[in-house]
Amino acid sequence: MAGEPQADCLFCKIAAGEVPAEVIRETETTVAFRDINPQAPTHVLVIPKAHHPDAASLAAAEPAIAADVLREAGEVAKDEKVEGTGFRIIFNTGAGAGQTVFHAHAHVLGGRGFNWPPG
Ligand code: IU
Repeated sequence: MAGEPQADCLFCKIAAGEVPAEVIRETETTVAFRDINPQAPTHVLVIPKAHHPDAASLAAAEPAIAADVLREAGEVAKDEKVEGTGFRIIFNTGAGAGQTVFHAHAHVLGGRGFNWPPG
């Protein structure tokens, strides 16, 4: 059922505290933790605790929680002091776009310059 924990999902396990991660923020509906393979000085993932395979399906099923994820991404940027210099919030959606973990997550990237279009 949409939103229920999936036994084989790494980010469900991180959300449940069953797999360790460097958690920097937590709310009733979200967890933010440092990416294990950072692509910028700040690279934090914000996930909903509920399992949804990607950001679009999260937003369709639970728009309020999708908004929580976005708000928390902004709070991470403030905490990490990258708000003033600019930062990226990225939702890779689908394997063809580089998604490798199929539990919705926002990448919050900052602390360096960025190119456009993205690679
Ligand atoms: P993607 O958008 O699905 O490609 O992002 C998945 C991210 O999860 C990627 O940046 C990984 O480095 C990160 N990650 C992690 O932080 N901890 C893990 O144990 C695993 C992946 I597996």
